[in-house]
Amino acid sequence: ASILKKRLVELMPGKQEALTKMKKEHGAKIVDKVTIDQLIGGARSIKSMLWETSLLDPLEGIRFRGYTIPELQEKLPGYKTGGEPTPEALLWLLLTGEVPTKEQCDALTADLHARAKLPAHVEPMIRAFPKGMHPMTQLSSAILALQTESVFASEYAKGTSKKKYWEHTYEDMLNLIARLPEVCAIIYRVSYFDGVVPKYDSKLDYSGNFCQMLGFNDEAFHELMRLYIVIHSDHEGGNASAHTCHLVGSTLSDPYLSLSASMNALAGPLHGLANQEVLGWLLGLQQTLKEQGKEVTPETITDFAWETLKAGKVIPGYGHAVLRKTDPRYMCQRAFALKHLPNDPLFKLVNTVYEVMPTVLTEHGKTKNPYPNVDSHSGVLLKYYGLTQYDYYTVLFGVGRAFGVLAQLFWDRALGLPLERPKSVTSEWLEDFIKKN
Ligand code: FCX
Repeated sequence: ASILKKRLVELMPGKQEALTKMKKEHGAKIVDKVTIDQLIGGARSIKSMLWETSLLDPLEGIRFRGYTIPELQEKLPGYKTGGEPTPEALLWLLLTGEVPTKEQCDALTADLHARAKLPAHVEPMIRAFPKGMHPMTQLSSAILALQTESVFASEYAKGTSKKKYWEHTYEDMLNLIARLPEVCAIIYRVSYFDGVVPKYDSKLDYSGNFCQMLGFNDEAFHELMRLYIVIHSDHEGGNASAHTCHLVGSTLSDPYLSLSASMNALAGPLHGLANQEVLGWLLGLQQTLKEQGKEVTPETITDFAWETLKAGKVIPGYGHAVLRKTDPRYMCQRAFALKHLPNDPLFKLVNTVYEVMPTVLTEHGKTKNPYPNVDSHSGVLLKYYGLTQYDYYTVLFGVGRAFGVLAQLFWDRALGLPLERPKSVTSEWLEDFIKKN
């Protein structure tokens, strides 16, 4: 078995026992209450699920197994010494809670490369998709098509024991993560180019190979992709893509079915699709002002933002269901831009938008959080390195998100978490409840 799997086998009994003990000794303790507002309003901030890999604080933002993003950048091994953390290192951390050594990361890279081969039917299927099919629809469908290889599904059909669910999930998780780069590269090269995909290169790390298969050989872009995948991986359990994976997986649908469902949630404009919407909004702003013969200034940006709001639309990339300050995932992309592309005009535009938008949204008076989220910055970085096809951006978010939700799915099965099934009520039930209370 791989060294990662061995470590997980060592860690699992302790975690399983601790959870059983907690349930037995403290199972009746009350952690939260639910108001009618929350019941109608999308269950916002009700503490009602277990999610081990990350935790979100409204003001500080995300911590992955206790580490902030700057701490990950400092502690996790990079591809090169001092470089951005690699997704392999992050996966190790998410799964074990421990910071891996460079050797452990290299072993995981090799393991992923060894699992990367696609089953024969997937590539022809992607190539046969109609032109113009959204890349997220292609990704979700391709993940479903990969499901023919699910170890979990085939072992379950053979009658495997509950005690082995974690092991089948582990295999599916690594196989699926390993196969995403080629799937996503085919989608990219077929959707926007001549369909020729550069050959898989197992001499590179996970992100480096992914980038070169997309057609990008600039080492700075590879560094961006490492950071990009890491920061997009996990955002605790209640966000729509994470929650979907957890919910679907709780029925013992295998990791392929669960991740495909998760990607469909990510494809919504209020969630992952916002990154494509942001770039569209910025370019629309530039274009409109150019047509009107106006300069891009804080004043003209403010006017354009008000037009968006008055048209009954949201400002993409701003606001958040949980965060109440600027997203640290935004700040770390901003730091990357300041280091690598300080003079890029679009980066300057994003900065000016950042200067005015919180004031506009505060004056608008609706959103609980007038600050930018992760999606506000990613498009500018990708575009700078030549990845200009913005309806592809959410696919990259999806690759990142797979690392987080699948790592948690592993623990869902290792901890034997049950079918998820919250209680719903009708509005008549609520009216009756109000009368009595
Ligand atoms: N522009 C305009 N109005 C906004 C807004 C924005 N950026 N953000 C929130 N609002 C509005 C809401 O639409 C809502 O209006 P309503 O009362 O008419 O329905 C009101 O403010 C209160 O919403 P709020 O409680 O602050 O936010 P929610 O938790 O309901 O929704 C999202 C959070 C993220 C969906 C919301 O802020 C939004 O639509 N933002 C723009 C889209 C976006 O950037 N999504 C990406 C989020 C994230 F980072 C990710 O998942 O990738």
